[in-house]
Amino acid sequence: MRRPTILTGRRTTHIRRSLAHTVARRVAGGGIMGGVETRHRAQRALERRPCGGAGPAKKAMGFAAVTIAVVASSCAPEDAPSTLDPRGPGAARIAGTWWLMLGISTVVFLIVLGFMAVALVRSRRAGPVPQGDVRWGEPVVIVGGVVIPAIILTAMFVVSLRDMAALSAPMGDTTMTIAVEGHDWWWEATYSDPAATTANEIHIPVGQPVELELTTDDVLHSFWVPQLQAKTDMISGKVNRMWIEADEPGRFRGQCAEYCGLQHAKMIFYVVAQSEDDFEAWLANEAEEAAEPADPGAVAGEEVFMNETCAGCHAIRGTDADAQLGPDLTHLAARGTIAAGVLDNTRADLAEWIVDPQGVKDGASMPPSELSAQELDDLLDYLESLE
Ligand code: HEC
Ligand SMILES: [Cu+2]
Repeated sequence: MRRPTILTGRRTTHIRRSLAHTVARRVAGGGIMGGVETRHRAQRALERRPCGGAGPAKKAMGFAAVTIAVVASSCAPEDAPSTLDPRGPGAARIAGTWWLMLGISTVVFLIVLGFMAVALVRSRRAGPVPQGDVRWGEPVVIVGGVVIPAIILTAMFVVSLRDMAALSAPMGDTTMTIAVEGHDWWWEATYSDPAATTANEIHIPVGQPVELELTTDDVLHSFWVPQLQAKTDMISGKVNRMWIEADEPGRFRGQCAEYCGLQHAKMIFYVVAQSEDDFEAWLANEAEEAAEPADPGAVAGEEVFMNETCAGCHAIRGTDADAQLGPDLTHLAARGTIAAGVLDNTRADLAEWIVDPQGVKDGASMPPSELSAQELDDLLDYLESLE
C-alpha cells in the first residue's frame, strides 16, 4: 500500500520554507510594490529574523508573517482610503456586509479544512481502502454540497439585495444636489444654490445626505469615495443619481474606478465634509466672482493669463475668460491640490504644472507653455490671488 507523501514530515517543511524564501526574496528584490524603502525594510527584517532554537517550520512561518507585514505596510499611501474604515452610513453598510461575508466564508473554510484533516489522518491510519459503497456518502454530499451552500448563498443574496436597495434608496430626504461631470482626467462639480463651479474638490455639509447627479463629458468614468459610498458609473448621455453622506468632518479621497485612458490612475478627487457653517461660508465664497487682483505682479499675471492660451480653455468668473474646456479657476487658490489630486496646490507645483503639464500627466488636454521667468512669476502671483 502506498502512503500519501505530501504535506507530511520534512518534505513539507522544506517546501514551505523555500516558498517563504522565494516570497521574501521577491519582496527584497523590489517585487510589485518596488521601491528602495521596501527593499531595505525587507532586508532588515530578514537580517533580524529570530533564528535561535526555532525549528525550520517556525522560521518559515516567521518569514511569511514578516513578508506579509512588509508588503502590507509599504503599499499604502498616507491618505489611502479603505472601505473597511467607513466614515458615512453608505460605506458603513457596505463594510458590515463585507465582514458578514468574511465571517461566513471563514466558518465554511474552517469546517472544510476540518473534514480534510480528518480524511488525511484516517487515510494514514487505515489499512487497505475498503471497496464498495459508503452508506452515508450521498446524503453528506447532498446536504454539505448542495443544501447548505444553497441556503447560505440565498441568504447572502437577500442581504445584498437589501443593501443595494438601501444604497440607491430614493433620495427624497437629501438636502442639496451637486452635479458632477467626469472629464479625461478631472472632475467638475457644479452647485446650483447659489451657483458655483469648481473642480476636483467637492465640499459637502457633514451629517446630511447630499444628492449627486453624475455624468461624463467623454468616456466612461466611475465616481468612488471608498469611505463614503459605493461606486457609481458616469455614463455619457445619462445622469446617474447617487447620494453621499459623511458622519464627521474630514477630507476623503475619491478615485475614478472605471478605466478611462492613460491617466485613469491620476484622476483623483477629494470630498471635503464640513460643519454646516463652514460649508455655507465655503459655498458663498465659491459662488462669488474672482476678486480684482490688487498687487502689481498679480495685475500683470492677469494680463498673461488673458493673452496666453490659458483663457482659451479656462474660465475665471468675473473676467473675460469663460471657456469650459478645462477646470474653472475662479477660486483655484482655495483648493488643496491641482491636476486632479496629483500635485499639491503650492507655488512650485503650480509652476511645474503650467510649464510642463505633459511631464506630470502625459496625454492631459493642457499644452505646455513657453513663458519668460517674469511672465511665469506674475502668472503665479495672479493664480495664487484667486482665493
Ligand atoms: C487646451 C486647453 C488648455 C489650455 C490652453 C490651458 N489649460 Fe490648464 N487645464 C486644461 C485641462 C484639460 C486641465 C485639467 C487637466 C487634468 O487634470 O487632467 C487643466 C488644468 C489646469 C490647472 C489645474 C486646475 C485644478 O484645479 O486641478 C491649472 C492651474 C491650469 N490648468 C492653468 C492653466 C494656465 C495658467 C494656462 C495658460 C498658461 C492653461 N492652464 C492653459 C486645459 C487647458
Ligand atoms: Cu476616469
